[in-house]
Amino acid sequence: MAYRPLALPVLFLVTSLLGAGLACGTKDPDPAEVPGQPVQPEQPGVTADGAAALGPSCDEDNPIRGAVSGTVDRTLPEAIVQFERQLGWGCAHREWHETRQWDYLAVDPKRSKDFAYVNDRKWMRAKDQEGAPGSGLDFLAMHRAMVRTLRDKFPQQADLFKGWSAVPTSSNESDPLPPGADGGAPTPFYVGMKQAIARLETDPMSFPSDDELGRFIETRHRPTADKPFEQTQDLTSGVHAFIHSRFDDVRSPIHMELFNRNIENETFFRFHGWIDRIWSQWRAARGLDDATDTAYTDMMHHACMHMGLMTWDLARGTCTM
Ligand SMILES: [Cu+2]
Repeated sequence: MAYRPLALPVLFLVTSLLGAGLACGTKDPDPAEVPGQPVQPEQPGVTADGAAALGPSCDEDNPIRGAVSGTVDRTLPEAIVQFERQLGWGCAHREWHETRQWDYLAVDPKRSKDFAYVNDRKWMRAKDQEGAPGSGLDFLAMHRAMVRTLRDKFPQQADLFKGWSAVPTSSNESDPLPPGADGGAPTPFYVGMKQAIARLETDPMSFPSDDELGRFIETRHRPTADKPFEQTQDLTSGVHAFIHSRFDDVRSPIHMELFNRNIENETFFRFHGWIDRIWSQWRAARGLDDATDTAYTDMMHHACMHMGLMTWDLARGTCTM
């Protein structure tokens, strides 16, 4: 997709309307269309302690096989990838998002394979679809469960999970962008998203609740019972979907829009670590006490459970194993 600065808001709207394509995991590129990409199954290996290495889950329909070489993506250290796979995070993350994008999957021909997949897995449509009231807190909590658990479990690699100090708006050595769809330079950073980031960093009090904050960050979808495909006209909403799309390198097996594998991608956690800090700043600005906020602790408990963990440890701020 070759987007130009003036066309950006329109393009952003159109792509959003086409389904949840921008929302962190939807593309199924045909490997034949990805020059130079090796197409071969991942070879089963062994871990450092000699155990058989686990393969990814819910990845059967990933058309890109093999390594990330030749792409901008960087894989998390193998011990961390194996930890995620032991907990089945590939399926859990994919199920979480796709059951909340159910209504889009059901009608968008480009998502028909994903819709067949969720039905094959016998996953159920989530009551609160992406962008509906309640989904924002849910979104923040589920990603916090992953970020905090990895930060706690792998303290020597905490830098991988602390998140960006500032969202990179241009390609650079630490955060390279993939080429544009036409093979040329990446497109400029959308001005509405710069406004969103400035608001999130400097004006937390403008968001009245965790849920409003989470919905503003995650998506432009605002479904209602009567209008399941309603979108907000606020062009600064959805920085999460925008960043996932911007860093998406379709030549990679762990590309940023692939729910079951993007959790193995360093950029995913640099970005979600940043979102997690924004949420912490918002809660601090509001003077909220985690210990007495039962909506918060309930949501964190459910998020930990969904990711194969036990419950939320309030004192340590992490899921327990
Ligand atoms: Cu996600």
